[in-house]
Amino acid sequence: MGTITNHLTNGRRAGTPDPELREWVESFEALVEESGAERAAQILEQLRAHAERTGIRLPFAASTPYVNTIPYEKQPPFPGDQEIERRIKSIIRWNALAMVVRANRMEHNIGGHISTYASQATLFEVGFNHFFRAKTDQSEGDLVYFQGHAAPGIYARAFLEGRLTVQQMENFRRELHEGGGLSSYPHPWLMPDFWQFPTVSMGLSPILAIYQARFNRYLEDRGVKPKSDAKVWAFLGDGETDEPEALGAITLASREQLDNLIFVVNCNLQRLDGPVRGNGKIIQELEAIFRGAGWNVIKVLWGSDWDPLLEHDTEGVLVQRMGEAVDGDYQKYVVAPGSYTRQHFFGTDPRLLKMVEHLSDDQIRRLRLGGHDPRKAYAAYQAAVEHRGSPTVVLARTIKGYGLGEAGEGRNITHQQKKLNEDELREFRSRFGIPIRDEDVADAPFYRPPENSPEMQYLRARRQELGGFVPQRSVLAPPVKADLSELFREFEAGSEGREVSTTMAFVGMLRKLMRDPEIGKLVVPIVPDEARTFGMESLFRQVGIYAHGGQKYEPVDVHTLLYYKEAVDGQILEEGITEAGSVCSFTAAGTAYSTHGINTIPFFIFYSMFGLQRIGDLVWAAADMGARGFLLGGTSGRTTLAGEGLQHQDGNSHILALPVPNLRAYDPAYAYEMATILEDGIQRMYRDQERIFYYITVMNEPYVMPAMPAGAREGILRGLYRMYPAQGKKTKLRAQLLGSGAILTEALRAQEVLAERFGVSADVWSVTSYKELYRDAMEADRENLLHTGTKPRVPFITAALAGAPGPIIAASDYIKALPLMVAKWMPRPPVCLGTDGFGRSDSRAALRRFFEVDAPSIALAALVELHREGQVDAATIQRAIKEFEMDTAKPNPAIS
Ligand SMILES: Cc1ncc(C[n+]2csc(CCOP(=O)(O)OP(=O)(O)O)c2C)c(N)n1
Ligand SMILES: [Mg+2]
Repeated sequence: MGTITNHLTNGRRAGTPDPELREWVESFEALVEESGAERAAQILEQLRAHAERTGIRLPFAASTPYVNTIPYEKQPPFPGDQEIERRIKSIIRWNALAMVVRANRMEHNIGGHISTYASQATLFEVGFNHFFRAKTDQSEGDLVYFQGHAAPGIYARAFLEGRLTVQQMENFRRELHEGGGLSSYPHPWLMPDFWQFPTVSMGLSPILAIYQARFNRYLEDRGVKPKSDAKVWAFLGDGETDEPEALGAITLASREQLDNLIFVVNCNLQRLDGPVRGNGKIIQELEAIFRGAGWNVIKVLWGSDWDPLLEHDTEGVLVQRMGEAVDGDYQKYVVAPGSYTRQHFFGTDPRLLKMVEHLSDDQIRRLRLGGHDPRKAYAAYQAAVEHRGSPTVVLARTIKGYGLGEAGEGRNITHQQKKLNEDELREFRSRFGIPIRDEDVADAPFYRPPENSPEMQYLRARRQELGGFVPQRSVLAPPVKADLSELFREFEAGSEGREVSTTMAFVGMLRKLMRDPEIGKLVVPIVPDEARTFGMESLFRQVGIYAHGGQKYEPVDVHTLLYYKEAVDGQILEEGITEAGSVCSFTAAGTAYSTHGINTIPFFIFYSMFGLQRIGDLVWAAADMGARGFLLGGTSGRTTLAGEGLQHQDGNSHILALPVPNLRAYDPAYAYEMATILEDGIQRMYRDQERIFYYITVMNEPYVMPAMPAGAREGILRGLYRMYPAQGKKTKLRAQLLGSGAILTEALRAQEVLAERFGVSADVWSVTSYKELYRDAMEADRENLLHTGTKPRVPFITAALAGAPGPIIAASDYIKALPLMVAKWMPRPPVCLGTDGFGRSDSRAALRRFFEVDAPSIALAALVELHREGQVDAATIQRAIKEFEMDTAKPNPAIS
């Protein structure tokens, strides 16, 4: 059976000696000829079903024979000038190599990669010359995720295109050098006119690309952008596919029938340390996975040199041998002389040896692989762009370090190779025919052919034909005009005695925003199967859940008001249980201002513990891309999410938000704080077009929302304001209680206890953002350091707390390091209360007592500080401990 399939896959007549089989094959081929391939496939399928019914079990095969998916007969003619394209590619190869070699001469060990691009060059160049369309006034353009480590090749092409200067090329990986340099890898943050997608943290680019392709569809289905045939291309390494994110979302792509998505996996069979699957076959493994997931799989294994050999493989022995050899063998054949391959690969069968007897050892060694053959790559890409109904993956076999010869081609050390000696450079130059003289070659000079040379003219003409240069990043979205202050006004009034949570308040704001005539349609709510947790189910009915094919069933709850409504133009992205996928949607929506010129505003709401901690690297990538929007950490707080316990309760995320430079992080306690932050955030991101995004924690604890105190706005946004000053006549004993998020209510209770039972007048401050306070203070410190002699800038927190008397107690539902990081700029060292340690399942009250952040713990801390200052006697402390029922012998929650 395998042999038959092999023959058919290769599309040639079988000369099998088995007469019965031969008869079957011949009648099958007659069928193909008379009725066409589709009908023949149908009949085979029915035969298979018939066999199953009669109890004949056919072995399941998810992979096909180890040959090209597109047989020679089906290969379209190559539309380009292959010779000129080869010369252009050779020059780019040289410049890519030169930039790495030179960078490492100028700066020892600055790094860079030669061998990844060396294996990718043909796969990229066929794309550049024939497929990748740039964004123009008329067309949307393709989005290309370039394999990060191949960046030198992309720079080298841009240099030929006249988009990068020699100086920039010389400063590869020396971005801080005079005149600027080129970043090591694709980083939109650092090269905002050039790179669109950061791809270097392996595994992120495939999942980002999938959700990007789906988001493009979403915008079309909702009528936010016109339909287009633009593609999303993602170039990956074969080693990269071991990252769980890389393959984790591939079923989404097929389920959503994303035929606007093309993966190209550069299967050089090697990763950094050695072979990807030395004892197996990565391509077969990937084929099975993608086929199983419903993708269109195109294998590009063998170059044109192999076509005549396969043509003569009438008995299928070559195809069989191709299937037997493991990747470790294939890597060896790259490095070993042709005689070795003759002996070990072809030598297993006299018929194989005969097949190659007309070839010299050198010719055997040079039999080109599919991924290095433009005709094969073109055929695969053409089939991929024409394919309908599912995404396509091209699995292209290449050689890592192609062309490096002794310096690394196919060797295990090749990934790290960045220095070539003079002989190696000369050899590379000669192999690719670069017109650089012998006496110059040691300097590895960049080479650019004259403007009027056929190469340059061809290169320009091709890119012109395809709409311009790729990659290119631009910002086309006009700023939004909306004045949202009226829209949010109602939340400033408070809840008038009603108990609500900040999550409920947020959902109310979101609902209003979605009704706004200008902003409404731009809002993209994203939930990872958590809408009910956050009380957002009312939105299901209001705006619908996005479903490309619409709702094909009657939902069980159709008779209820808030039924589960799916619709083609649904606005909610209900992603299912995938925070990683959801943040990819967030990123696609948050960067649509650049990719599509549309200001979509994503609101991604998730369990805060499963946010930054779990998907931190994707958030980092979103930051690099300048993604805009709101990340909402729901059910946040270590003691506020009662009952859920250790894995769920979040006392960390505000610390994890700290290192992301353009992420603003807020922990609001009240609806008016939330409203102020949202309104300001939308204006800063979408009107002022700042490259920032937001992390806001929301809680599920209901309490009465007070009205916004006058003059609070600035403090809310900058991180702290006096929310509730000490009431009545001030006593001698004073204290300052800083509370944030849900713990603000505990601070307010502590204020009461202190006043009523201990005669202490305490002010309560709401800290909405320790990160903002920290950022501002650090900035002031830096300015003062660099500009001594001028009037020093006073940090906001210092100015705000100046003149606030008494000890400072700072309590939050996060670890103590959060307030501690701004301690230096407070008028006196604070006592920090927080929730270091593993969470527990219990009630809020029990948890707050356990973590020592409840009202009595705050009050006690204030009293102890006053005692230290000699203002309160020891007996009072003893009384407090007794009255508060403090267990002073209880274990430390931080480590228990
Ligand atoms: C998440 C992550 N882990 C590790 C690395 C380091 N790294 C860079 S390239 C590489 C090997 C790449 O192999 P492959 O994906 O096969 O690409 P190739 O260079 O062979 O085309 C590794 C481990 C990284 N960039 N990202
Ligand atoms: Mg690889």
